[in-house]
Parts: sequence; C-alpha cells; structure tokens
Amino acid sequence: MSIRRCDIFCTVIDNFGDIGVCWRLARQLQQQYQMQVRLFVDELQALQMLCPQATLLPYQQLEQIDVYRWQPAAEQQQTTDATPCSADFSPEAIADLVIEAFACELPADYIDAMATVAARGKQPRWLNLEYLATEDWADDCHGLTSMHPANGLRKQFYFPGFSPRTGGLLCEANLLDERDAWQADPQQRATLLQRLGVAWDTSTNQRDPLLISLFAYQNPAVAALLQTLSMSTNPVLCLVPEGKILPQVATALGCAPLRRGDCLQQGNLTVQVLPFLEQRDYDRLLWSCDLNLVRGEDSFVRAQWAGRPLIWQIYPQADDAHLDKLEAFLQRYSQTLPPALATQVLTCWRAWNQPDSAHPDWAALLAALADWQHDARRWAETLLKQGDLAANMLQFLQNHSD
Ligand code: TRH
Repeated sequence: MSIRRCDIFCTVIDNFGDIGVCWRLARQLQQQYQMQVRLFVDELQALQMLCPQATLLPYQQLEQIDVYRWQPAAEQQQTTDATPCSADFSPEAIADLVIEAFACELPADYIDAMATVAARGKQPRWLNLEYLATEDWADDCHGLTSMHPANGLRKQFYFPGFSPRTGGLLCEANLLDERDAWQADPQQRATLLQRLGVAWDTSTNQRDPLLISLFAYQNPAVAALLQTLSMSTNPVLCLVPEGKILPQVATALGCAPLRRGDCLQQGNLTVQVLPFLEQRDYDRLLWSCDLNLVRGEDSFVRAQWAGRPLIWQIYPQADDAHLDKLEAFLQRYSQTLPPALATQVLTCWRAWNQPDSAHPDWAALLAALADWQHDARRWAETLLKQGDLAANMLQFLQNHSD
C-alpha cells in the first residue's frame, strides 16, 4: 500500500516536546516524502512558540501542511466552548497513515470513519507514536499490535529509540550535512548570534568564549554549575532561551528576575537570556555551542545530532521512573567514551538530574570538553547507522503490511 496521506494527532500535555516532535515529523513527511499531511493540535500556542508564523486560527496551512485545532474528548468535557474540529473526517478523507502521538485519543467520529474504510477492504495504517525509549524493553514492545475492542481496528506501537530494534530517532535527510556546513563556517554562527542580539565580536583575534546553551526545567543544580563557570580561566558565554530555569539562574546570580535580552556578568561568565527560538534556529544554536544543556525529548535528540557534548535533564515522572530511563541511556552513551570521561559524564549527568545524589566536578568536565567533542561527533554518526525514524517508519509499514 503506498502511503500518500498522513494524519497526525497531537495533544500538548505540557511544555513543547509533544508538538516539537509532531511538527518535525509532519514537515519531514511532507518535504522528504511529498505526503499530504494534516496535523491536528489542541494547543496552537505551543506550535506558535516553535513556528512563529503559526496563528491561533482553527485551520491554517503552514509549510504545505494542513494544521487544524482539535479538542480531544477528555478536554471537551472540561470546556463549554467545544468547537468541533473543522477538518473533513468523512471516510474518503481519512489518511492512509494515521499517527496518534503519545497515546492521545483519536476523535470517536474519526475512528468510526476508519472502521468504515476498513470495512470497504483496507484498514488505514494506525500507529501510536510513543515517547522516546532508552531501555531494552523497547526492543520487544516496538511494533506490537493492539486491537480496538469495538471495531477490531488494529493499531501498532511505534517506539523511537536507540537500538536497531526500535524505530530510531527523527533526523531529516540533510540534517548532518547542514550541520557540518554550519560548523565549518564560523561566520554563520556569528551572524546567528548577532541576529539574536548576542554581542559576538569576530573582528579581534581574541579567543572565542566557551559557548554554552542552557535549556532546562527548574533545577537547583544550576547554581553550582554557574559558579564553576564564573571561575573559569577562559571567558564563558551561557545563552539561556526564555523558560523555566530563569528564576533559578537569577537566584544563582543574585539578580532581579531575568527577562529576554538581559545580559549579566559574573567573574568570567556572561549569561544572556535569549528569546525562545524558532525550531530551526534552535538547531543552529545547538550546532554553534561547545556544550548544550537540554531537556525532555526532542532537544535531547537534536543535541545528539549536533555532535557536541551535551547534558540531559530528563522529564521527571512519578515514582522517579525517569531515573531508570536516564540510567539506561547513560549505559549506552558512556560505553562509547574513554573511561575517565565516562565517569565524569555519569557523575555530572546524575547530579544534574538528582542534585543530592552525586558530587559533580564541573570544572573537570569542562576541562574535558575538547576530548568529549570527538566522541560526541562519533556518537551522532553511530546513531545514524540505525536509520532515521521517518524512513524506518515507512519501512516498518511496508514490512508489516497485511
Ligand atoms: O519542552 P520539553 O520539556 O518537552 C517535554 C518532553 O517532550 C517530554 O518527553 C514530554 O513528556 C513533555 O514535554 C510533556 O522538551 P523537548 O522535548 O526538548 O521539547 C522542546 C522543543 O522546543 C523542541 O522541539 C525544541 C524546541 N525549542 C525551540 O524550538 N526553541 C527554543 O528556543 C528551545 C529552547 C526549544
């Protein structure tokens, strides 16, 4: 069955990762595979953060993708303004591939239409795109099928992950070439930073400061990190896109609440607050920095593709379930590092995620950045060997066609 049309349903739980992944996948399926894509999102404000040309209108076309606002059933019960989604949910309009992201519940009338299409002979393919998995169990869960109790429609579970038996990671076909071209041309970085209002002087022969990006949830560990950076022998420039970490950065620096554009100096450290960037610019920022502190899911994956050292703050879950996920990733990642560096990375990542659990030597980690750089680049190349998520997904659909 050739897949020409894809419908992606996304609910924004909180933050930007859900829509970040769906928007990226939608664009890739449209641009690389010329699919006709409809993207259904319940919170257009979140999309607007990543894609400033998005509006709050119930329908719009963005980069050749039809974007609709929809309200999942659970949300409809909580509001008096349950405006129906304006998209066509007739059986003729149902896509060949239906992706429900992160187990969001498809509209009942949409499922009914899928059942009608199935009764006519061929069920649309239905995938539940899961959250990123780092643990081994994902190998066995990837691709499992569940049957709808009422109408027998089959849905398969698709797990992004780090082993060849999972679905891989989102990565556009030209991403690493674009990254390489960017990293080979310091002028591009200078132009980006100037556009973002960062004072970046390329005219002198002075050494560039160490460039760090900081995207994090609330995190008390930031104080010790910033203190170490302020005592660095070389200048450090830490760029912080607006977000949840700002109050703790302000406390650590002993200053008034921080706002976009603010720039503060402490010792050899300069901290500058950036606006939240358009999603493509955020990639470019990651490519530009010597160290990226990232969080959640999508920025974590993008920082790996950047081929630069990274520190991950994992999305916290109930009962500390996220810590197993963190350790599973660290197991994979640290195996590819020289032992001394691996120990530093393990300690610092653990301390970043559980400030009382470990005593990080941030200074030692920073001193190892140049070595880590080579490994970070190699890691990205290794990951690419398992293929990218969109290509793997289409292959999966072909291999499991019924
Ligand atoms: O925003 P997040 O914390 O999202 C999280 C995770 O996805 C988590 O798994 C999920 O359960 C939870 O949300 C609900 O972090 P994440 O995943 O990195 O998503 C951020 C997105 O924002 C990503 O697509 C990158 C993008 N981004 C920009 O476009 N511009 C920016 O300036 C920044 C800092 C990020």
